[in-house]
Amino acid sequence: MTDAQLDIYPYELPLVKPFALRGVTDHVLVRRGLIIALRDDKGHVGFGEVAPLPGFHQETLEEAQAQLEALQEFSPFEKGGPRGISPTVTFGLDIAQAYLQASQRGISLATLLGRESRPYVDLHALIDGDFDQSVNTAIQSTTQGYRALKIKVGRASVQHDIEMINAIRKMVGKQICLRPDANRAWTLDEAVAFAEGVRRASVEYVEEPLRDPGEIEAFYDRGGVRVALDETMLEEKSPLVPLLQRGKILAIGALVVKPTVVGSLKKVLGIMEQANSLGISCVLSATFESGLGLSALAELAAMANTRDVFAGIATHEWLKKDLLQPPFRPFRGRVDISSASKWGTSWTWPK
Ligand code: OSB
Ligand code: MG
Repeated sequence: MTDAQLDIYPYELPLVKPFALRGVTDHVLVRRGLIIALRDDKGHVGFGEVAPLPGFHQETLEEAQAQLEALQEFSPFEKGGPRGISPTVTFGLDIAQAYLQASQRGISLATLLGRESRPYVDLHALIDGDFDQSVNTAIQSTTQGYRALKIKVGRASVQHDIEMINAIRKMVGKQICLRPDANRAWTLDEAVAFAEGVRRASVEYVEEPLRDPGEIEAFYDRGGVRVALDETMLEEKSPLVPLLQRGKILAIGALVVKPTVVGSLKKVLGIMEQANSLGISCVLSATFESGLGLSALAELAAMANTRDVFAGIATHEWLKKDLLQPPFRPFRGRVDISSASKWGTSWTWPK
C-alpha cells in the first residue's frame, strides 16, 4: 500500500444503561474510543474504530492510543502490517485500510475482499438484567421487530435461568429465536440441567455453557442442545478439531466471531471461510462500538454467511448518542447494508 496519513479522533458517548458484562463495567456509563482515518493524497479516506472495552479486551484505550500514535510516526503499512499490536488496533487499522482501498478503486468492501454480500443483515437483540428486566426487554425487543434474542444467563441459579427462558418463550411466542449466553458459567451437570429445563422452549443453541469446553460433546450428547463457541474460539486448543475428527460437528450451533478480539481482518475472513465450508453459521458480533464500528461489522456480517443468520451487533441500544447522523438504528431488527456501507469511506462528525 502507498503511504497514507493516519489521523486519530477520540470520542466519548453517553450510555443509557451499563454494559451487559459481569463485574468490571457495571458502573460504566460512557463509551470511550477512537475513530481512525487513513487518508491518501487524492482525498480518499477509510475509517476504522479502535475501542477496547474495559474489563473485556486485554488492552486499555490508553495502550491502544499509544500504539496508534507510534504508527503515525513510522508508517509501517508498507511491510505487511504492524507487529506487536493489540487486536482492537489491528482490526481498526485493517478495516480502515480496506475501506481506503475500496474508495481508491471505487468498489464495495465486499468486492474488495472477494466475497458475496447480502443486501441486509438481521440482528438478535441482546437481553440482559434480572428476571423481570430480561422478560420486559425481550417483549419490548420483539415488539420493535427483532425476531431473535440473545439472553444473558449464568449469573443467578440454573433454576432461575430455566424459569426466565421459559417465561420469555411464553411471552414472545414460538416464532422467536432464543440464544442464551452463559459465558462459561456452568459445570457439565448444571449445563445439562439447563438444557433439560428449557427443552420445551426449544432454544437455537446455548452460547458457551461450559466452564470446561472439553465437555461440549458430552453436553450435546446428554442435553441435546447445540453449543455456540465464543470465548472458546480463541483457545489455543480449539475444541472444533476433536469434534470434527469424531464427526460431532452437529454439536456446534454457531461460531461467534468478534473481529475486535480476533484482530486481523484476514483472520476474520479465514474463520468465515472455514465455517462456510463446514456449514456452520458465523454470528458476527460487536463489543459495544459506536455506530461507525457497528456499520463496518454489519458489512462483514453481510458477507459472513450464505443464508440469513442473526448477527450480534444490536449493541447500539446501549448508546444515548452516536457518531453517525442519522444514528445507527436498524429497522425492525434489520440493517440495510446499502445505507450502512457508506460510512466507512465518508464519515464526518455529526453536528
Ligand atoms: O458475551 O458475547 C458476549 C459483547 C462484549 C463482550 C462479550 C459479549 C458481548 C456480546 C456482543 O454479547 C453482542 C451480541 O453478541 O449480541
Ligand atoms: Mg458470548
